[in-house]
Amino acid sequence: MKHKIFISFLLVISVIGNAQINYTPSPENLKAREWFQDAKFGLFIHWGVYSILGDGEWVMNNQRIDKQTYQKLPAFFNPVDYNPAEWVAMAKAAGMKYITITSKHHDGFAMFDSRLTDWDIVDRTPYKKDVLKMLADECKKEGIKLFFYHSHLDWFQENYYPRGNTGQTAGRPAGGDWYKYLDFMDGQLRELLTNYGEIGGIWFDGHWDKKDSDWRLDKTYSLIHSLQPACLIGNNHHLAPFSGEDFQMFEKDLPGQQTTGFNPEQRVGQLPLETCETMNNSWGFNLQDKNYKSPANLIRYLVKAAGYNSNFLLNVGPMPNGKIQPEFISTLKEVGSWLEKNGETVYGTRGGPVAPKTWGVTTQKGNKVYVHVLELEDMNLLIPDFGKKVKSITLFFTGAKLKFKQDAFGIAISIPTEITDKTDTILVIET
Ligand code: FHN
Repeated sequence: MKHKIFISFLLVISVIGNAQINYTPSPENLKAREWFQDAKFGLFIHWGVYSILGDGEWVMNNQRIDKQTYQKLPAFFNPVDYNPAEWVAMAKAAGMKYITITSKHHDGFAMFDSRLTDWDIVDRTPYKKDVLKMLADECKKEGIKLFFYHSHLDWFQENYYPRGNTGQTAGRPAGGDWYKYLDFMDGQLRELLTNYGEIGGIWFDGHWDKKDSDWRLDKTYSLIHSLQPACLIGNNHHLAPFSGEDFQMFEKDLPGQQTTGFNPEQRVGQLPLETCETMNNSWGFNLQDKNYKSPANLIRYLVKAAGYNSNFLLNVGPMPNGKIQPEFISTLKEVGSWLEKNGETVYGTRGGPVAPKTWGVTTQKGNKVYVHVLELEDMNLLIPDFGKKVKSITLFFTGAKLKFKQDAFGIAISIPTEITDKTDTILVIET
């Protein structure tokens, strides 16, 4: 008897852990993963009817707004100043290679024209246009890949039942058919992967609301990979990657770091990595949130992520009129001009042969190792030996040759003070 229970327990674990059983990524998918890792930098966009209240994307739950009342919001959502060409141009000027936008966040509101519900932007707002379609067309025109952030968690659908840790105050009647909810979700994913051209990936979130439930991920992941084999699936479940996933994200943390408390069980897997972060402290538009991160701080974050072999997905929460607030635009412009000059040391690289240190990180590409000195303790830097004979070390900005000594202890480099840069002093080691 004990033996049978143990076997069935193992079976459950294997199903939960192994979402798309025996998943073998297609050649297109592996190629897309390479592209993703070369791209390094993307724009995250949290936009929805919640933007009207200017109190972030969790306002329905945080202000305990019930479903009835929340349904008044779409009538006020009329983003007449929305111009996807501006958003895409802003992303490109910032040096970003892809955009990940909320197709549906936890409030369940579809920012696209869904045939499966009228709880969407075309049926419920005076704007009546499919903002995702407009963005998809612009991205295609400008060579920017488009990803969709699609929430597993849904505070609106009544079949999202049994309820999870959140959405208790939405005023939905008790009862509902969970598998009908999953059918509905898969149906909307089919729409997103059929009507918007090539989609770079799906960014799932909200699994943590009911992490022990049967999310039937095998079916969902198989559906996505059958519709678009190159589509990269990521799931922000804060656990080790499930099979069927193609990249792993870390929220407000570099891979393996645990500063936010989101990720106690998270393990860094073998998949391409991505760290997502806000420009202030909010994902959705927040009127009062002025905790803006400086351009230098964000450049260093992007560089650190690259040193951890990870992408950096930086977020904006557009305003309800469709405009991006000026503080974000000016900061992104500065990040873009830095990348214009120093992009070679980030794009197309992988994490360097020397693990991240307190003084900085390394990235590598071909026979070049880029040493990003972010915190200069003193003018003599000792880099641990990484098994390659160093031919030369130069300053990336000027190409000036630097004196160095290589022995069993490593590579000792003396850095003249006048050449240092407070944002990132980049040295190039050629082997
Ligand atoms: O609840 C969401 C939150 O609204 C936001 O989307 C972030 C983005 O990574 N993820 C969840 C919080 O972990």
